Amino acid sequence: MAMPNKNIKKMRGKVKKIALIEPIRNFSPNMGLITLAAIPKLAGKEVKILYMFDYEYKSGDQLSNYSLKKIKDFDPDIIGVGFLSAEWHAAKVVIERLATAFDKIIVAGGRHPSSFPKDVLTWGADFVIVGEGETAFEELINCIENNGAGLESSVGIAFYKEDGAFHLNPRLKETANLDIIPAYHLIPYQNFINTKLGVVGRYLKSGWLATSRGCFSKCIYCRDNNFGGHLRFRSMDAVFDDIRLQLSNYDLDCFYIVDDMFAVKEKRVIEFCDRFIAIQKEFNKMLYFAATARTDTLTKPMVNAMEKAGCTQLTFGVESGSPKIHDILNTNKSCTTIVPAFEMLKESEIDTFVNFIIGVPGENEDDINLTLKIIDSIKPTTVGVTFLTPYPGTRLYDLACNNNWLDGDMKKEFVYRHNYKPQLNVGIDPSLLLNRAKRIYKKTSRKTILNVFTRHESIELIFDVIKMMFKHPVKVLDTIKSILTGDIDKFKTKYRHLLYVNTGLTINNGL
Ligand code: B12
Ligand code: SF4
Repeated sequence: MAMPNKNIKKMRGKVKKIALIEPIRNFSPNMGLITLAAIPKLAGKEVKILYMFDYEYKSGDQLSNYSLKKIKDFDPDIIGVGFLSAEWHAAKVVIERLATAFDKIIVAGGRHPSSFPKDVLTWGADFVIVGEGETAFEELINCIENNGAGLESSVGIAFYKEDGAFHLNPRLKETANLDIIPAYHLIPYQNFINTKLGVVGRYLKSGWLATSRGCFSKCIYCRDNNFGGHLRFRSMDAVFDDIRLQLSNYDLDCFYIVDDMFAVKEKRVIEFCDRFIAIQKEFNKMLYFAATARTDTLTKPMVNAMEKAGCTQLTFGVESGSPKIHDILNTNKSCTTIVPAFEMLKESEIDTFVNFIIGVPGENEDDINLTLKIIDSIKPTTVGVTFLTPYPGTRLYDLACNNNWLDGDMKKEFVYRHNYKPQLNVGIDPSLLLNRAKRIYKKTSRKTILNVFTRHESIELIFDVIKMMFKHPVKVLDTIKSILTGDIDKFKTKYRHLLYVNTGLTINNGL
């Protein structure tokens, strides 16, 4: 017999309405919330998704009050909030406000709550879902509808019991049904597509698509213990039902595949490509896609099939040119695979977006020089440089806490800092790291920018910039100025914000 829980007392009768909240609306859709909104348990219930702060956050207070009023009018039985670590500062404010304003059941989930369930409960959430949400959220609603029965034995649901004891049975394996098609209609999905920000470094009307979840590798900065993480595939039929639904309802010409790792199994990649060609014929439309790849799993038949099917960009985490750094990061990758993989791509039309990490414990100038050297030999189309950041849930986070690699107060602050400055005190001079990051961008940014103007979408970009000159002259000039000064971070922020504002995402059209 389940112990009565004070949170359950808030529940009166069956769950009919659910409001799902994004603390900050970004320039890309919140795949977690639209996936959760589509689980079978929510069929027949009224579900709304809205957000409390927009991309700029600082200007969001008015919006937050507006959203609170919208929630009040909607009068949901449950309010769900989902967020990443980079968003926790806003999420805390949001949960505190929701808990003060409403006597409703508040459920939090996503990457950050999964790592710090106790913190999030003290902000005012009644329950935290740890790990993937599909099964646990369904179970929680069942418990709520049964006046708390089953809560004590629940798995993946964290809460404080009436006697103050903390309850959480960790979920030992993932149980999510990956074939669920996200509820795109609950968000202004077309506006997100219209930002043309889906594929980094390109200007394509791109939608978002998942074909798998997890990854077989265990890189210390990425593999999240709360999410198990092993690679699981969505059925190809569900993938193409999803594509078909998006093409039928939205104006898009590209898919950004959000998988942790797409180009892994040759047979599956080729099957995807064959069906992608078939769907172009079905819709009589030229379509593109962009996806993730690893240098050690890429094969020539994969490259050929992807190029033929319209793959426009592959994203790689090459991370470093130094084998020592790969060992420290546990990437399970051999540096000897890097150059051959890029040789395979050289003759193809596929762009490459390549990520590098610097600021790794144990890294020295020689290691960074090896990274600079590898960039020279593989000549990526676009480059991203990140200072190693210890996100909660990862092995790196534990190492950083145990070894005092974070400044005392930064332990929880760092997670929302933009990681364009060194994050860890690991004995490398931060100014050297900043200097090397700038050097990498300097080496590559001119090519990136020039490339944008040599693509099939260039004419559209030029037309759009001219149109935006009339609508947002100051923002366009600011963006151009940041290109001319070579400040790549500033440019990225200004450019994203310009497109975000231009597509009307600042207007609260979530409800
Ligand atoms: C695609 C992607 C992006 C894209 C688009 C993101 C998007 N909105 O789709 C872009 C490029 C914009 C991006 C940006 C960033 N990303 Co990113 N991204 C991803 C990636 C690869 C896929 C996201 C996805 O679609 N997941 C699928 C959905 C279904 O999963 P989910 O969101 O986790 O939701 C499930 C559960 O969390 C839970 N859940 C979620 N919300 C809620 C709410 C409730 C109420 C409940 C009950 C449950 C619940 O249920 C869902 C279904 O199971 C993930 C890795 C991954 N596999 O998730 C990284 C990941 C989310 N990103 C990460 C990071 C670090 C970032 C950046 C900070 C990078 C940077 N330095 O700029 C930014 C932050 C942007 C921001 N929002 O502030 C980290 C987050 C780590 C953390 N602890 O927060 C991840 C996990 C990668 C990693 N392993 O390091 N990202
Ligand atoms: S960084 Fe890439 S390869 Fe490593 S675990 Fe994450 S998704 Fe897999």
